[in-house]
Amino acid sequence: MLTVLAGGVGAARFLRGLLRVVPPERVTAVVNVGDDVTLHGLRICPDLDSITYTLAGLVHPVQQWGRADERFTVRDELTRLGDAPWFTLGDRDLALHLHRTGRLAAGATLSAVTADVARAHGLGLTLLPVTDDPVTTRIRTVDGRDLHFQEWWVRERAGADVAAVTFAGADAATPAPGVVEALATAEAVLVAPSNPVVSIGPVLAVPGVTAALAATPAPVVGVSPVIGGRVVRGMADRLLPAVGAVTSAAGVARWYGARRDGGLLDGWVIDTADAADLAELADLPLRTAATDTLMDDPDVAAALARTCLAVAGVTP
Ligand code: FO1
Repeated sequence: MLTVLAGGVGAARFLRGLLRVVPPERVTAVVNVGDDVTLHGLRICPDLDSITYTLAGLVHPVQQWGRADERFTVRDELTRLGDAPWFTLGDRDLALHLHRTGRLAAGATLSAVTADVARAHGLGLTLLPVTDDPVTTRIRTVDGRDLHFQEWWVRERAGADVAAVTFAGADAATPAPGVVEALATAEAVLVAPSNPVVSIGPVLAVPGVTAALAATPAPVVGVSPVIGGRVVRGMADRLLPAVGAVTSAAGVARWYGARRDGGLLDGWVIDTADAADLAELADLPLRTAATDTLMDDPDVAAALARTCLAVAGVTP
């Protein structure tokens, strides 16, 4: 089993590449739920949905979230009702949120619903939320406000600088069924090039996950989300300083830490643009590689996956 710690867009592209290299039955994605939000009474799971839509070939090709070929008749009627959404939900996307919300209200767990939705989209990999419990990424802004991640990122367009990031509910959460096993029995654990703070951070914050990562015999190999000293998309550069990390390929590796020093990583794959960072990491007990990590092209994503497996010492 190849177990991937995953956020949204970057992880979806990485998984698409990995699934060109190994069969889907050999892949489990453990996915962030900290972005999840309830709006209009509906439960929305952006990272699970970005991965599902991307791997099903349905994701909006530019946004990499939400659906391609989308209409917004519901949004327009909500606006007429004075309930104009700040979080854009297309008609097709709403069907998923209606389905999930109904199933959850009837007592189903998020992991059960997620498995059914993945199957309905013909996905062969195992898609697991890191927990079935509510864990919410909260942003405390430098001007003292406490915002849901989506309020900060989407409603306020990340206007305010970030003082702190917390994961409400994490302490009381338990790993979803299959998560600890997927880590314990993995041939390798891959950390996708997702936002370290608000995508991988909430996954690691669920009690039991870091213990399982420390205990697994599998090598843990991560991919830098920073290319040429910059984040490819999203807002990691706005959040890494808030957690004391440097926004560089080396800085993120140091923030994750080397496993032999009590951190997360055995291996770290960076972009060739950051090859100079390898010298900076020479003191860390890490296996490293530099390759093309900009996954605009699925062939690049597949080659990146191969590099990760090579660093992990796993044959595809
Ligand atoms: N991001 C935006 O910038 N604006 C939106 O209106 C928006 C709506 C949205 C709806 C469903 C969904 O799954 C994702 C959506 N996102 C939107 C992206 C979302 O904020 C991000 O995917 C993650 O939460 C951060 O990576």
